[in-house]
Amino acid sequence: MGAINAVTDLSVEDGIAIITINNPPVNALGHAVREGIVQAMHKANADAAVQAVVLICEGRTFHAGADITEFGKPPKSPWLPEVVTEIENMSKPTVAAIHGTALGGGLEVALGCHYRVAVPSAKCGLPEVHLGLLPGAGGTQRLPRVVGPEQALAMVTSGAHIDAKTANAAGLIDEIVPEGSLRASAIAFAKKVVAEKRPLKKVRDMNDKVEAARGKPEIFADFRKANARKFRGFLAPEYNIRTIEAAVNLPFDEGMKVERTLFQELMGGIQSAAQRYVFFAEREVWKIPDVPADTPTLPIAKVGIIGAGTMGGGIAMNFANVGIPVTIVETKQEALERGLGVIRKNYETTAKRGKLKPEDVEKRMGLLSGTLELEKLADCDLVIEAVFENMDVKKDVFGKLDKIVKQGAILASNTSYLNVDEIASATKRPEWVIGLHFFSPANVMRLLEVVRGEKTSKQVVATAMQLAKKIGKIGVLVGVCHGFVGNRMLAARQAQAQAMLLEGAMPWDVDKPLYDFGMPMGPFAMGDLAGLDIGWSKEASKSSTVREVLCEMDRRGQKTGAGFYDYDEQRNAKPSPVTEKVIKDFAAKAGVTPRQISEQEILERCIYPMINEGAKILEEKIAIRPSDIDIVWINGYGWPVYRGGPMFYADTVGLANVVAKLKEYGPKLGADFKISPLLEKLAAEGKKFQDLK
Ligand code: 3H9
Repeated sequence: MGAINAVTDLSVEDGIAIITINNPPVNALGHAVREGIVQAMHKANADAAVQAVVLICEGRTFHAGADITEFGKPPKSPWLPEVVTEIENMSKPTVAAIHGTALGGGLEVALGCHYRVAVPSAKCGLPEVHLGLLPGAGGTQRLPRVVGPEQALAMVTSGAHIDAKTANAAGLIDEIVPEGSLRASAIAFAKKVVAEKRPLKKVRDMNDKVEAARGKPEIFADFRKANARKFRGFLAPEYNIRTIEAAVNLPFDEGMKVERTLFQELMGGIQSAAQRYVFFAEREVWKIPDVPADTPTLPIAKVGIIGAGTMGGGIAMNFANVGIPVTIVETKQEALERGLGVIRKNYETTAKRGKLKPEDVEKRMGLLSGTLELEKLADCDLVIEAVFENMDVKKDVFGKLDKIVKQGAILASNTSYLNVDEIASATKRPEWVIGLHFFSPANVMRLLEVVRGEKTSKQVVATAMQLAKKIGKIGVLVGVCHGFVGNRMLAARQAQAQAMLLEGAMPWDVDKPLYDFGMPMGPFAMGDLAGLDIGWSKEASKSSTVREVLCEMDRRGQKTGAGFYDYDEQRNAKPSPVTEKVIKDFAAKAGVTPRQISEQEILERCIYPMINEGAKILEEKIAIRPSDIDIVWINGYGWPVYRGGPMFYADTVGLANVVAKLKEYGPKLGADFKISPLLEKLAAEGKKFQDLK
């Protein structure tokens, strides 16, 4: 016995064979692991001294799934479904010993075993749906046989991990064993199975739960209906549902065929390619070439926030949620109380929905204190300014902070557009200044643009990125420019959306193709939601744009019941004849004859200039890599993950096609519009953004 191959070990103790896999970091089921398991199983089967087999993993986790890096390459035998079948067909009992996460192919391997034990901290799940896939090694046919079709449906379409206790209650885990003694407990369990002559429990033969659901198509119809909004645009959830239907309605082997066909279809499709790309992009984003992972970071034990408005309050919640005390500064007592009141209400709503324990509301509120004195921020490790978006105001605040806050603290601005270097110039310590651009609502949105100034120190960058992770955000490091990555590209889209209004399209005409593309809403619905009066003042309003005129009419968006759209009591939008007239008057004044603009033109004119702006952002090194831009758009603006972000999408369209279209639209894109040289170069060379590594 001993080493089977580089990642597999086989030993026998007291009649129990122990197959140990060691394939860091997550024991993914790559080719060597699959081969190792099969060989070790065969050996154990052939060894008369072996009475049962335990499959266990070294390191931080049980198998976290198939090896995603192998996807898209020619498959190498043994395939994972074969491995699972080999295990299930063993003539001796097999026990999966689970710690960490048994995910995807990992859980499928465990389902091939006759028994499963786990430590209390272990989690199980079939997260393939997040990769635009479905479990392709029998998971869709075996899981419903164990937990029932309803729970299986929820698990495969959400990809959620369930804890060991829930898994045990559902029959997925046979026994929970003490933390820290998994190996010994699994061996003891295997001995018990042998001693009690328990049967070889093959999941494929457990038909009770699936048969009970046979002839009840409403289970699936209701599930589809209840989740239609959540699944909009995605292929994988529907395909996952079909495989569970197959498990219910067909014999096991037939169900396996359905799984295989649908799995392969998804694997070959663009959505899964996009979602797999995003999986790696989300992990790549933390890697900063000149700030290595071992860069020292600063402890952040106390945070100060200036401004108790929507942004300041939302930002404060992020820190209270992870136990970091926050001092919030306002200029007026009333504003301070209002801000703290809104935070309390948010927490109470979450508690009412059962997502927060009532005692935690008080615990978190207890971490928040309010003050009218900036001086109270003196001992903070990090101060985030979230005041009015105006350079003079921000510089004034930073000048004061420089005098008040202790040396060695990070001074951050939540600006969404302004020049962080100029803000930093108001202090004598620009290396300690950084931008932390949270997205609204700041306690909900996952994106944090970390804006690195010209002089920001590496230690400050490393600390900000680490902090982003700690508060559950996805931090994307960006450079200084107007609007950084997200809002700069948004501006390119807005310019076209506005221009098309005057050419003859109505707001709802522009919004529709973008919604159909998969965005949560189009630019005008988004404007109405945010409020059309952001940055607008009655005194300065000159009726010079459609938006200004709408604000002058007190059509300031959803909150006033009207904006580009009219809204009913439930805030349902409908096209507005008032807006239509305002737009037509503008066009008439400009001497434009309105024309019908095709959905294709609308989509291309909204999206291709964004891609062009993204290319400029890369040229100027504002973003480190194209995939960082995609992460910004997916997490900050709801770009559909199944289209992989604007830069990935551009690659799928073909950069030459994007350039050709931008040239075709030419003058319509505005006098200042210029095609990015990088985009043109890549297009001419037949390359993709993804080649820029
Ligand atoms: C599947 O199983 C299909 C089958 O049904 C059918 C087949 C026929 N493969 O996330 P982390 C890497 S589909 C390759 O930062 P954490 C990851 O890229 C699979 N690599 O750690 C990273 O690399 P790097 C279904 C993988 O502790 C490193 O491991 N399974 C895989 O925050 C650490 O990852 C899934 O979808 C993989 N499967 O979280 C599970 N997984 O250091 C996907 C991870 O170079 N994985 N890596 O950046 C996860 O959800 C998390 O990684 C996990 C750990 C929760 C396990």
